[in-house]
Amino acid sequence: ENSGEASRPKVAVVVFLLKGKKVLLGRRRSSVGRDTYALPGGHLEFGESFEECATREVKEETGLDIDRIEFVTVTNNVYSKVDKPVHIVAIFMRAFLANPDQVPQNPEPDKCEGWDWYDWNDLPRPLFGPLETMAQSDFSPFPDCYI
Ligand code: 8DG
Ligand code: MG
Ligand code: MG
Repeated sequence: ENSGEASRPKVAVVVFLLKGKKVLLGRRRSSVGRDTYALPGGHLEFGESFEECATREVKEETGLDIDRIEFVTVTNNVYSKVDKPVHIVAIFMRAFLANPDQVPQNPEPDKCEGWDWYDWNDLPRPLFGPLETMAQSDFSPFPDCYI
């Protein structure tokens, strides 16, 4: 990566995978947000829709198949306290399991300690920064008609 490329913002797609009152979280092993609980997600690839990126990243990171994918919100974050500062525009989607019996796997153990379902009203800590900000507001990832 040359410095010109590295200095530009990147787009990420992040997924609230919903199951009852729970969301899927995994503890990160990547440098940005290390040891914090975060949603599955990753960088948008050239030509992808947000839905395609959400489907691909969730599959790569958890082995799960999702459907009913919808846009929820967007955040704009600069992470300056790491070796290489990054600026990320994160597109937050929500989705549901295509097959409710499917169980999360951990195919990228170098990036994540493993995945589990957590009640939105009883989240594990520490949460990844942008997620902590959302959790402290009255934001909810669930559809309005949901509970
Ligand atoms: P890739 O190489 O698979 O494309 O990317 P990745 O390694 O899976 O990227 P990532 O760091 O998991 O996600 C990209 C960025 O998305 C991350 O650096 C910061 C931003 N992001 C948030 N909130 C969350 C979150 O809750 N989970 C994840 N995974 N990323 C998040 O702002
Ligand atoms: Mg990721
Ligand atoms: Mg990824």
